[in-house]
Amino acid sequence: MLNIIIFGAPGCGKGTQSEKITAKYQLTHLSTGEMLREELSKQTELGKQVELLMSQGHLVPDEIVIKMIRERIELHRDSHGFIFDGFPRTIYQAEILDQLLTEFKQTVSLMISLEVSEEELVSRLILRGAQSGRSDDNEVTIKNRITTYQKNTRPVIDYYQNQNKCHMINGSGTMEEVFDRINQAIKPYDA
Ligand code: B4P
Repeated sequence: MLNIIIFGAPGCGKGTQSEKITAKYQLTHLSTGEMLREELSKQTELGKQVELLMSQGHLVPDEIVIKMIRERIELHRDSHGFIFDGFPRTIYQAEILDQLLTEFKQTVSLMISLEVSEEELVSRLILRGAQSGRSDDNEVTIKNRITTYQKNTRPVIDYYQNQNKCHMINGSGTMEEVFDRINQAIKPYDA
């Protein structure tokens, strides 16, 4: 099985590249951001609970995303592998993911961190906000999301570097150029 984490700041291209990776390697795509947005749009109890946090650019509580991920891994236990998009976002989530995968006799194969300058992140997200109307893609929330990323999420890189699983990839350029770089990193793991 090929289990890939796609990691990086908001707007780095995680969702975009995950779709390409999923199609090419036939993996199950698990995006915690998408799962949460679905709860929001259906206005479930959970959606109402996380609405304010997300609209302000904060992380939602670890327990919520961990429960969602656990359920999806169980549901797709026969899949070729997973792409974890936007998860883990804290060291605690990374530790739990290792435990969860161990339960299923699996492990993280590699982590890909897409590196993009802050200036480019902001302009991509403002453009997306204008086109899609996604409520957290406004200037104030984008700044908060980037700050949250630097403080709570970026340290997750060290966790995977210590396991020799972290691949830092230049996330600038066209979507195809970035995808080519990602494929080079995945190749040795795709036996
Ligand atoms: P996410 O949905 O993960 O949102 P994101 O970080 O903005 O990434 P996304 O995948 O959408 O965007 P992408 O970089 O592909 O999370 C949303 C919120 O949910 C979080 O703020 C948090 O509140 C909560 N949450 C999610 N997971 C959580 C967790 N594990 N723990 C706690 N809270 C959690 O793309 C951005 C834009 O760039 C797109 O418009 C795209 O078209 C464009 N783009 C991509 N590649 C490009 C390129 N090469 N060139 C130019 N533009 C490009």
